[in-house]
Amino acid sequence: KNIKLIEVPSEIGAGTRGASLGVDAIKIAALDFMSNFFVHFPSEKIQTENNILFEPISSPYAKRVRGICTMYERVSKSVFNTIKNSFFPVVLSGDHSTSGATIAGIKMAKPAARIGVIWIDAHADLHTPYTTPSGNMHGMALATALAEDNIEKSVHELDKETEKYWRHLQNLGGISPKILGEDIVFISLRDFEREEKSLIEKHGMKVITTAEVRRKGPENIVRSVIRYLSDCTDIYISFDVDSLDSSISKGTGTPVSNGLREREVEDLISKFMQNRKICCFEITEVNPTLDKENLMAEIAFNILQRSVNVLMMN
Ligand code: DIR
Ligand code: MN
Ligand code: MN
Ligand code: MN
Repeated sequence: KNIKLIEVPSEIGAGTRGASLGVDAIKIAALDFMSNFFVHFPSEKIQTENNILFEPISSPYAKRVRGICTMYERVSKSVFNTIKNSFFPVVLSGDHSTSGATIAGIKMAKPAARIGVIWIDAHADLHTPYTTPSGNMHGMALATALAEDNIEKSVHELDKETEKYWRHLQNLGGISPKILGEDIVFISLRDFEREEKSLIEKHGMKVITTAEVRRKGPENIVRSVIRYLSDCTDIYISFDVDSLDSSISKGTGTPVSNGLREREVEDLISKFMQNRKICCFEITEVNPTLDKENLMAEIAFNILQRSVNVLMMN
């Protein structure tokens, strides 16, 4: 496969500052390892506007949603073009809100595809502005792709303007929904709210716990996930580094205990990459301002490098 790197140094969807530096931190980790990885691949850097962090927040239930719309348009277009030009997009992003845009770009490039999603994350990111406990849009990325409002569980009243932007995210590319709930697989999910749980149950999403990965081993997990997604034509992998255990993931905005080990994630992702249906890979939520040793970025780089090596052999 021909790889193209898409860099998105945006952190406007996160509640903690610093994730927009994550991509550069991964590059620094590569330098520290004396690796010339980043000179091998064509790359595109998406223009991002962290200065909107200084603007007043229009809605507490969808913070900076207007900027998120701009980011979604830019990122989805880049992913679209990358796939159209027969490259495999590897997205390196700041906060996880970018993933909703990545899925939109895949769907725009392949409207007939049934896209499976492997979401390796401590969180489900299935909130909507109607249910969010924080208003942070990185907790809503999957819900934009699913075009699910979850209004039944609504705890907030939205103003018309915010609602309009939320619809814009859901309808990006004129295709909505972009994925089916049953085609979502969570790995190491362990920190979610009631409203997210109800969506998981309603749609029959697959959840694989850290304990299950450890008990069955990455190889068996990969085999069963691929079998589970057998009706999908294409599969996207989204890797939020907070899926790793909090003991090694201090360098991310929302670390959670009982997570995966570095080796487990590396084995999982590199085995997934052997499958021909894998069409896009994203790494997200590295925040070097929380991590003096840059350990989080080093781990992310190791996983990136091993995954891309497997991709290049296919
Ligand atoms: C929580 C935390 N579910 C929220 N989400 C995080 O604010 O929506 N997602 N940290 O990555
Ligand atoms: Mn996430
Ligand atoms: Mn997360
Ligand atoms: Mn997060």
